[in-house]
Amino acid sequence: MPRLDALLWDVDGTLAETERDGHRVAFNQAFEACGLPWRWDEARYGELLRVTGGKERLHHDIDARADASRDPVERARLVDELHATKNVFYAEIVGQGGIALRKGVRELIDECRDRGVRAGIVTTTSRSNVDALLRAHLGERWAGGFAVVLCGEDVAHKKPSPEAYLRALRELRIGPLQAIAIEDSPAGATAARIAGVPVVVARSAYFAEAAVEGAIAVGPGLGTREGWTPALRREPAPAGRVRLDDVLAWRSRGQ
Ligand code: XBP
Ligand code: MG
Repeated sequence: MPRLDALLWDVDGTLAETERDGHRVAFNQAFEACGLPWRWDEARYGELLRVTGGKERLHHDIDARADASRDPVERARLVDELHATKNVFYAEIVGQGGIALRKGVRELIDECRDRGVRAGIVTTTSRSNVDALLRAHLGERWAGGFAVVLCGEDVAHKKPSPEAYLRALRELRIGPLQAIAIEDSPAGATAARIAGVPVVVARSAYFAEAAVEGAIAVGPGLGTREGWTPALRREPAPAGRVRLDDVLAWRSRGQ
């Protein structure tokens, strides 16, 4: 088993529960700001999350609306306007510290840094959204702590395509087994798996029940060592957070 070189972090749902109270709220604010009566409630947004990428999600929803323009050029213009407006509102929400990092995330990032394991971001969200979230929690120089930051704009195909993971491996100059991905969703897990990167799934609110295949571990979040499959040893502290050694143990068992 090669030495672990990098932990590759997904953003939405994994670093923070950004979807229900962040992106969804901001999409609704954008609809309102653009004079549209459309709103996405929590349940509808959960369905729409099957479509990765905010613009792609808008297109998917608008395609099914009878009250939307039939003209593809006009639709694309509207999607661009709504998405840009949504991202401004999203930056306001997270910039005010409105969405916390998930439990155990900051600690695992710090532990990796202290033990010489690099950190990377591999996400389908826009770069401005990653910047807004991490600036609020890690400070304006947050990017210095990450060896690679790959966002939605950097790829032609978003997750579940493996493109972002393959590119991260290339930029880090490592093989897939020198990395571990942390994801929250089936699409994210699939992207990592197709790239050959072992993946730990820390389920988020919207994917609490979703079927996930091929992960080296699946559990309720990095803040607890309880409730994971495979189960973690009951020491050092059963109630404590997931540690790098736990992730390494899953990796040894999973290969
Ligand atoms: C989640 C996504 C994103 C966000 C919205 O990305 O699919 O589209 O929902 O962000 P990940 P944008 O879990 O890979 O971080 O509007 O910027 O796309
Ligand atoms: Mg995610």
